[in-house]
Amino acid sequence: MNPVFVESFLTPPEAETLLASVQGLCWTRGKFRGHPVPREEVWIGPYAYKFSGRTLEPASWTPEVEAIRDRIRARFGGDYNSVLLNRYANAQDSVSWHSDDEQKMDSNHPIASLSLGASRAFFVRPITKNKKAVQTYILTSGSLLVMPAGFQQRYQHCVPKSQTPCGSRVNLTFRRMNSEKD
Ligand SMILES: O=C(O)CCC(=O)C(=O)O
Repeated sequence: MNPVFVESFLTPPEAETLLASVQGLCWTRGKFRGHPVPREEVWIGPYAYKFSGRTLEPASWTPEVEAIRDRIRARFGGDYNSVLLNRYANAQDSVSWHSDDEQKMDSNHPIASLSLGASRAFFVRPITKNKKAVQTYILTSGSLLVMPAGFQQRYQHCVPKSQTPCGSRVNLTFRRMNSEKD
């Protein structure tokens, strides 16, 4: 089971335009166990997103983000109803090893991850056996990584701090959440 990686899902001008449009969203840097989280976030979805002891209230879809969701659907299928946006200000921002496997997330649905701005390494490793078998993807601006249904139950991923200085990067992770009552 491998992710599908498309390096030039968006052209450079398309990636730049989308990046400029999402900068105006209401970004927040949350706290985890009293410490600032090493990235900023925006959640667009049908209801509040509760994870890692935190709650992100939903923002509204923008026409630009909806258009990308529809392009992903047209090319790879899927019925995405939410997106978590992460903004990494510089090389020190990161996300540690985890799976996107919250109970409310539809595990029978893929997760599609679009990158904008600075290139960053994205590591993937199996959850159970041989955690040292790490695969690396370099997520360049305009690239799309689609993790298939069931992937989160078998693999973890992370974006480590970068060893070399880099500029800001934004990632949009499209998902499908179950109905709030499930
Ligand atoms: O920034 C990325 O590429 C990964 C984001 C991520 O791990 C997540 O949203 O769960």
